[in-house]
Amino acid sequence: MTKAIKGFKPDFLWGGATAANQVEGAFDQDGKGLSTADMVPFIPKEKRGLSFSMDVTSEYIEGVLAGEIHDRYPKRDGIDFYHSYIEDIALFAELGFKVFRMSINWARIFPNGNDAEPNEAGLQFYENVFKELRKYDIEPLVTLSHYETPLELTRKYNGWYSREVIDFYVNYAATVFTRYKDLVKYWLTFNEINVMVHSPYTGGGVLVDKVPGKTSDQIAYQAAHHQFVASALATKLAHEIIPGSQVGCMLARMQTYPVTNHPDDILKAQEHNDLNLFFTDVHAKGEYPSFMNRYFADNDIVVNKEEGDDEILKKYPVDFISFSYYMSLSVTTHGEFEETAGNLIEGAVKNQYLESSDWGWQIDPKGLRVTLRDFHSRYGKPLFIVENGLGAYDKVEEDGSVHDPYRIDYLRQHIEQMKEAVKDGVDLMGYTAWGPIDLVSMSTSEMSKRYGFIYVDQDDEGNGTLKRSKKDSFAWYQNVIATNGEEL
Ligand code: BGP
Repeated sequence: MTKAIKGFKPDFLWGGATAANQVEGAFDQDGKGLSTADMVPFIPKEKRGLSFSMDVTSEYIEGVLAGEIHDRYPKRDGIDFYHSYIEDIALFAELGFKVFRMSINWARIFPNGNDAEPNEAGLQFYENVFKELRKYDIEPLVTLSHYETPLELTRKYNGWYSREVIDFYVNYAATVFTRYKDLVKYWLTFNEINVMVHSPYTGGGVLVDKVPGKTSDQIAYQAAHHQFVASALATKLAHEIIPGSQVGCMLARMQTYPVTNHPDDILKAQEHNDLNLFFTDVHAKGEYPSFMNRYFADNDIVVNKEEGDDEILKKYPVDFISFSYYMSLSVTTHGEFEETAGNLIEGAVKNQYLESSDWGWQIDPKGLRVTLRDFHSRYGKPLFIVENGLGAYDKVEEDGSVHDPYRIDYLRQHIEQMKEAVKDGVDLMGYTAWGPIDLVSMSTSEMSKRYGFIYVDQDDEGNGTLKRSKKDSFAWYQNVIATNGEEL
């Protein structure tokens, strides 16, 4: 008789996740070139829309470079991880991390994206970080491209809209695989690759205004195709250069429910889910799913493929599927429903059974179980949750402590559902909570939207000592890891 699975496997990878442009700072030091993330300004609350609002234009970029526009760019300073990684990694080790997800900033390695030689200082920085992690037996999980493209590739080629960028990326990937082959085994090719369709600038350094006469969707799906090919080629290279390496794709999973049981609602939700899962379909199955043909035809989207592209996708699928999960969405064609404030997808409406975070993201732990089960049956590949967490305002007490029971509750409920999914038979490799140390928010560039177990003394205006301190959730997560998820 087969035994029922009781909990997480003994080598389950517990940890936390960050991105270079949200933590490092030192945006112009040691030979680093500018990246697209360095041009994203702080967006004051009153100017923020429902959807991704950080799309930058070519005029804006040129204005900044010419010194005519002076905004604030919090991602340029991050939380100064560039200079404090030794202290920060010691804290991650104290938490008991088995894995640390981080990204390499491409413009630190190739300042213009396609330079003839890599920047040694950049290569050395990440080598130091990886060695520091290894000192504590923390496995690095490295994203090659987390919402940043070297700015010069955007200015010269319009980022991933151009096919040329594939070669530059592959060269960058080969360079870092070769340099870190003894230090890094787990790689992700593109962070939240599907975000390309919501924000081409964020996802691929693509300026839609540079392609007159084409819809944003048309431009985005073309750019996404280039990333698919690049991702497959990077997967191939990783396997060649680093024996035993494992490469994953990464999706911003947006589990979508129908609001009513009207068949139109069911279909609408299914379409939402299919469009979201299209990105993992290509990576995992190595081909475009047939439902996209209809979608492309209905929306006048033509994706130009070169001969050989389909073979490349088919030959080099990913080893595992990773994803971020923060919330679920609900859609309807029936009746009047309140739009959810702050959700990243237009047209999503309120789910009456769910509470929302202060940023309007609808909290849905059970949706994580639904997602895991869906992925498992759709792909049958190992899964890795590489982002999950609650962005919240924290209050520092007079004695310096931060009591964050809301964060503990959010994480506990999600980890409980993860455990249920594991019992359901889902093959789950690990879990990295987003922003284990407070960092600059991706969508708003705020500092006050905090996710960490570790508090960082810095406010939205960039004032503060940058001192690190432990929140209540620190000891809680430490115990979760120590008991391999037994005690929540
Ligand atoms: C994901 C991104 C991260 C991140 C997180 C939280 O979409 O991959 O970079 O920051 O969302 O989003 P935010 O920072 O906007 O709260």
